[in-house]
Amino acid sequence: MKIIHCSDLHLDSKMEANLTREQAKERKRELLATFERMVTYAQEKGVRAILIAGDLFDTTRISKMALHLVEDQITGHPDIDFLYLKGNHEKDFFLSNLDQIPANLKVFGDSWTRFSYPLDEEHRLTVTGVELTADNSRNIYDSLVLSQDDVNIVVLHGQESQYDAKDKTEVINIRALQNKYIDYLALGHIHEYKYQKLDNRGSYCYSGCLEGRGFDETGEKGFVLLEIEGGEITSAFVPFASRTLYEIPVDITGLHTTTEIVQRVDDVVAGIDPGSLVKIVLTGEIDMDTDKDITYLYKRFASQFYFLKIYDKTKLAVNYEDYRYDQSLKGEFIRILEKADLSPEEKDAVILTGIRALSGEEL
Ligand SMILES: [Mn+2]
Repeated sequence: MKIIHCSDLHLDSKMEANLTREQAKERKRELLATFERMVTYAQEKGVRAILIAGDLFDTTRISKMALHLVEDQITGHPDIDFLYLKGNHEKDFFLSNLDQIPANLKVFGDSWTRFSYPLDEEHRLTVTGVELTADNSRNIYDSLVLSQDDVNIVVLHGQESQYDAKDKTEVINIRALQNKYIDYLALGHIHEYKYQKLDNRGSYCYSGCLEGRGFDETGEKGFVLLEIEGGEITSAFVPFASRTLYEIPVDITGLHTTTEIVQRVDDVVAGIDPGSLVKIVLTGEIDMDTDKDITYLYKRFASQFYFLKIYDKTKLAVNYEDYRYDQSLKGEFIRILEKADLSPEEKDAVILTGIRALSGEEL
């Protein structure tokens, strides 16, 4: 039997953080299209159930189009069960806006809810989950009772922790879930794929989000495909996002001209899919006389990607000793700055601007 574990789809997210309005509108549709594509994939692979471990929607405000699209995917695939556990972002809005809950949409509640599937004559799969709240999260673990003989998947949405949370809900106490016959703990909330051993028997896994939305969600995104055979679960991460976000540090230490920097960036971004969203971060130490034209760099690379952003985090290498006895205006300027009560970043910025002004360059 095949199962998909996904989470944090954040459908109908506004996507306005980085993108232009047009791109944000487009990305919003792309998120929905990827959900549809995942359901088609499930159909083609004969997947029995799709586990959604929270944050299917981004907020409680859902457009009619998104609501209908998700509803139509569910009703249009009656052979696939959609096991839906609500996350911290969405409340009841999706369910309460459905005219009726489709038979193959199974929802978890604020106490342990279980769905069972026969595997063969000997084995049964159970999928057990609970939506954590301020009231139930403290003592939820004692009431989880699983049979040693079943293949057990447990679904939760929250931040993993090795301890009980003092005053925060949505914290999952990993230790309290050990030695409870869990084979696979399907988690949502963290937007990056993570797979780790739970105890001698089981593993726990965050599927991560299905599509990256901002530069805090870089790298491969997708879902986890579980295969259950002979009482054993194997799992594999399936990259599935329509676009990938990259944050790429480019060390330009030792480079002196914009042309050299273009060359270095060109080498580093080679092979990145043009559909990607790319953030280039220039790092390293540069000399005062380095010409580094960020506007040109942007111009030069912007058309190579769906979205590009360039950050300059370089530091200035100033050897104050060199200016100790320099009689020029530049020398005087550097000596004043050496003593100035400014942070190193502020000093770099002032020196660069000052040097450019003194050499009659555009600021
Ligand atoms: Mn989330």
